[in-house]
Amino acid sequence: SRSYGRDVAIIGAPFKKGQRLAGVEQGPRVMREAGLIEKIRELGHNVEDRGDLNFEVFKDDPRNYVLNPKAVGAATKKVSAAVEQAVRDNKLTVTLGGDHSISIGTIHGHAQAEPNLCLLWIDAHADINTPLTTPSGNIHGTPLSFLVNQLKDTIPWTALSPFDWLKPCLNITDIAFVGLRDLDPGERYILQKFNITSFSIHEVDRYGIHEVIARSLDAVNPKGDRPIHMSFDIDSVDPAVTGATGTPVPGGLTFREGMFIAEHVYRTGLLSALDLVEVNPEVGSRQDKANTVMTAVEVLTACLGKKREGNLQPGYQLPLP
Ligand code: 4U7
Ligand code: MN
Ligand code: MN
Ligand code: MN
Repeated sequence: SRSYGRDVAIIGAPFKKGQRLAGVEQGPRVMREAGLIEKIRELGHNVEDRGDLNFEVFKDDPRNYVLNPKAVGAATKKVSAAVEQAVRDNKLTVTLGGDHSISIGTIHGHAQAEPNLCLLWIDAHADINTPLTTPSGNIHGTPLSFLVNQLKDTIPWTALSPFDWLKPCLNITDIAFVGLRDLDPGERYILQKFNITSFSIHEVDRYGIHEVIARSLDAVNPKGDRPIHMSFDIDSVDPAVTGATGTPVPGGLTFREGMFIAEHVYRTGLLSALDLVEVNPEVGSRQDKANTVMTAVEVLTACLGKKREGNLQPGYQLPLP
């Protein structure tokens, strides 16, 4: 069992240039302010908060297929190095976003240390647009296309020199998607063409969340011998619960389904790295913000062993009168 009792490293990635809205860079702060680190410590983990990464600002960063290529290329390079180091230090590595472009870095870095990893992508979106299929130009809708071996010839690498450092490191068949409900034409085509494991909200309704997560893991990790990377976009959950996010899509996972995924993945003992992204406290009402941050913290702690049925405290003794 890899994650049980394993030390945890927290990396803040307060980055927003993978999309257009201000506020998502405050994700790490609002999750820490909600007591995230203490709550993970209470589970009995040794937690090392490695603080926030600093990202270079580029005055001149013109669109080239995608928006802010220099900023995102430099930021994800830093994220990759930080995650690679933490995994090499044998930490279960938690990266707090920031927008989902940071997962170019988290997965790349994780894969340098653990080349055999598999990926659970929990999201309303598939985030596998290529720079030529993206309707928005926002890199947070494209991170997987940069990482996947099978798509490397679809990326205009020469135009995207800020990503020169990156080597595709993931087979497309090593990804399972859960929660999808908003795909663009290029993404729909890619999922179909490569026969990718994907459970949209339709399949969640049809089979139930336990069946969906069990089948997802069985598809990408049939022998249970691969380290798991889970990238959890808070917009996978229904915006009635997690409205403080930049690209909300109606009809998402319930709070309970999100929690079930987290608890189930913890129980594999194979979780090696985790991203929690797209919390934007500047979107929506105060109540949206509070609910979104609470959900993010509950999902993260459940991934690290918090149980809704309660955790038995080691050495607990009933008080006697
Ligand atoms: B997120 C979108 F067009 N597909 O590419 C795009 F609908 O990280 C949305 O999942 C991407 O929040 C959403 O811009 C990225 C759009
Ligand atoms: Mn999303
Ligand atoms: Mn996403
Ligand atoms: Mn989003």
